[in-house]
Amino acid sequence: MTSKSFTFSHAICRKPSRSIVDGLRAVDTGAPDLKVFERHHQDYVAVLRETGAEVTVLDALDDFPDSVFVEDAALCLQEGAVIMRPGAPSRLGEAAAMAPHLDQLYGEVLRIEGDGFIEGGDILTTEREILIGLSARTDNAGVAEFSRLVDRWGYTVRVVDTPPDVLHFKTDCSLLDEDTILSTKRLDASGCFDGYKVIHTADGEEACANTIRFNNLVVMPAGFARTRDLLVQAGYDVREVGNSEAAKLDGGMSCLSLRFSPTA
Ligand code: CIR
Repeated sequence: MTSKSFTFSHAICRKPSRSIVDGLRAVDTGAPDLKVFERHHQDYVAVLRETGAEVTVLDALDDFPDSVFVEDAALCLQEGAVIMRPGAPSRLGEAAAMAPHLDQLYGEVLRIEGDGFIEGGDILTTEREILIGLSARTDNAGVAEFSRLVDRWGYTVRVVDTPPDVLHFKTDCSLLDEDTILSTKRLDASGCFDGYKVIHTADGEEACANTIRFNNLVVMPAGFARTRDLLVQAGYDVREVGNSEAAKLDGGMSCLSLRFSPTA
């Protein structure tokens, strides 16, 4: 079994911009503090670098308040990258802004060009398939175009549902290794992870389901001790990163990077 779904030579992040205070949020719990966000972001980048990966940190984009959440603009696979078409109108331009950076690293960069919408936060790539959750940001047309594009690289796409009132599919789950998913109980109850091993977030700690497995590490938001202990007991090497400011904008660990190993 390979481990290409969590072994990465590269990552791309983008600094949070001053306009982050205008970022989208489902519930307004107050504006994020840019200074604190910057510190958390630096910690996050340092953890990715700790694994030996080459991490590019792009300049902030003031025109796009949510552009620190680079994951939604593209999906990176070993064979090539796909530029997304975000379903949030204020985020549409982020995809075009990311394209030139991926063009430099990949032989093949494809684009969602139809009328559909799809955001990277709804896509979970595992060792055996690509799971895509339909959501307020990702629709059937976007998924259909994405599926046609990645078919040439031999990927199987499975369409699943995102729980109601949850921003993205991966808000509620993460890949931990070849066979194992971290998931909230509410998402796992849908049966979408049948055939995988599943570790549930501790009750009341659903907000930490969005972690990342990045090389040897599991990177999770700080402040969720019971779930952290479950992951440590399961044998994972866990790093915690402050996420209080990103969380005000419904962001977690996966949103803050594109993770990839271009071979082309
Ligand atoms: C948004 O609503 O689009 C941003 N405030 C948060 C995006 C989080 N991205 C992600 O989960 N992949």
